[in-house]
Amino acid sequence: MPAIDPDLIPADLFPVIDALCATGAQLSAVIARGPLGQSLGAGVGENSDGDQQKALDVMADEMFEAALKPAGVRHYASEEQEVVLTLDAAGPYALAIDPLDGSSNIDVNVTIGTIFSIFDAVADPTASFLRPASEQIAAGYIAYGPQTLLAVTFGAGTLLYVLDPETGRFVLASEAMVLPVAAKEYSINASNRRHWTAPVLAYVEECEAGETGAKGKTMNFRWVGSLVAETHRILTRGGTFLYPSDARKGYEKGRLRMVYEVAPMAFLVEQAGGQATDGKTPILSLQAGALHERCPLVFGSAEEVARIAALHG
Ligand code: FBP
Repeated sequence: MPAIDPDLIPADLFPVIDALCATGAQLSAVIARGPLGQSLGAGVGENSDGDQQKALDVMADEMFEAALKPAGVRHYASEEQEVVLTLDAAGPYALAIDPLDGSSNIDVNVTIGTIFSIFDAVADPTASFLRPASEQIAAGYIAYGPQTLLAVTFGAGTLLYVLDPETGRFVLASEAMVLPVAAKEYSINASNRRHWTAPVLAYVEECEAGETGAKGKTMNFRWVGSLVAETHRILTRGGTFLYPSDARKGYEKGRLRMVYEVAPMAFLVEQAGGQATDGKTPILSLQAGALHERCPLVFGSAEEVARIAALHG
């Protein structure tokens, strides 16, 4: 029995999506048990970027790697691993994954997720991923929250599936998610305010000014600290998300990785009618120069993203 409704999934990609969903359902059960199971948030080391790895980061990576091996994935690039792995030398796909996004929320029962991006594989493992984001053939996330759900695009709209806990299957909930053009909410880690660039500060000040400022309306503020949760909220009811470059050492290109986080979220959001930029250039026309390279990310409701781009000149 497949782990997802097959009807709207391209047949050749179905084994990959099915393997992602089957693993997502297993992970969802592990996460739901929280402290009743093993210590998911315990620190277990550092990945190649110097980020602290938690037990669930490593467990999720191992589970996805094992499940994707027989599913047609030739090249597997994980945020948790330094280099690209070859899973199936004859497989047609290159899959990049952030197995567990939002690790700081593992221990506090707040939504976390898995993000993935799929390209057609080329011979060179790393070159398979260092391509314009517009060349992705599929991208999506699984959110582990009050509901476990999958948002996915194959380049013709953004689909939403919800895990039915009674059957363990992902069931179609929306054939076409629509990200509202206008926004009433914005998201940025405001504790970094003193490090922001002038355009980012100008945008936030416009939001804070509310009905007395240029926007003429109140903007609500939200920050979860899980990109997947933030993206799902914005896909559902509009808003903006910013993780810009700032003046901190190591944040010259923001925090998020182009291959594992920025490119897939940009593809999903644009397929739902939103926009994604690094401030000046649409993300979909950018490509990473290195596997773990970071990239500033601004995405969300089209009107707001256009305003942020205008402030960047
Ligand atoms: P991880 O992949 O290590 O979880 O980092 C990504 C992330 O948690 C995003 O989900 C989130 O948007 C961001 O980092 C939060 O960063 P900060 O702690 O600087 O606000």
